[in-house]
Amino acid sequence: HQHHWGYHDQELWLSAFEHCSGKSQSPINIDTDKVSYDPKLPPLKLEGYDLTGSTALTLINNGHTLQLSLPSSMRIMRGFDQVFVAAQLHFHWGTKEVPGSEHTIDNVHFPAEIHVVHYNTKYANLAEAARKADGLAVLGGFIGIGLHDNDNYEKIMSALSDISIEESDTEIPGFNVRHLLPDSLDRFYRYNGSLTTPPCFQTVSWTVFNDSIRVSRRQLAALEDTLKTEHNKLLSKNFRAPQLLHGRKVLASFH
Ligand code: 3J4
Ligand code: ZN
Repeated sequence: HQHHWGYHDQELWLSAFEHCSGKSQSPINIDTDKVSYDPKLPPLKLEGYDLTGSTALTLINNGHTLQLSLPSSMRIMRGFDQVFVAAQLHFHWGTKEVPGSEHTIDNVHFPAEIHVVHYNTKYANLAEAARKADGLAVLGGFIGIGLHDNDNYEKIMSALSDISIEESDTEIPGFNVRHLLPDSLDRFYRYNGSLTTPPCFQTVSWTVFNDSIRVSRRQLAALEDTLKTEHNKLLSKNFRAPQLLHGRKVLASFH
């Protein structure tokens, strides 16, 4: 039973999807005064992220987000007890007036957020792993506004006009996906949470980078203004409100 859901009526998620009212939901506000520095958090090691010259990647407007399919050659080799392979990355954003990151830092939203979704290689695929307690590892990066175009993001942003209609897709050449993430991956927050969309399974080990990514105002505007969802409405403000911690700890890899 595939239920329709949207961002305008997030309280309806609670009645339609049982996991969405759980006590380990995402996103969260990261209160920097309350995080615990953990010197034992291992640094991340990403492998196979450079897809330059390899096969084309499919970029899709699925009506909820802008999503890029990723090959399982992309892996998180360190940072967790098990190996996680990439499945897809996608974005959350707002409007010119409303910043649309999902996580917040000290109750402040960034303009947008990137999520790189990985699943545990002990499971057969993303759909199976998404239901398992140790199934998913998502890397989250805040996207802010800088003075210059970000050439790495331009590979995605310049293709948006080809997929403005819901459920349309296009192919883009392989590129170095590492360059969509912050320069430094050393400073991050880690906590246990959920998918931020229905069915809200509480199966995600979240890594949210402290350092933000910069794109130009023009590039952010392309993300905010180009894609359409059902009834030809603008696809924007596709972020879930921060959820209660219910006693969860947020670890930090840095002081
Ligand atoms: C699964 C479900 C469909 O959420 S986020 O927390 O990174 N914002 O696992 C798959 C499907 O099999 O039924 O939405 O979630 C996806 S998902 O893991 O790729 N997913 C998590 C889509 C939104 C993303
Ligand atoms: Zn997401």
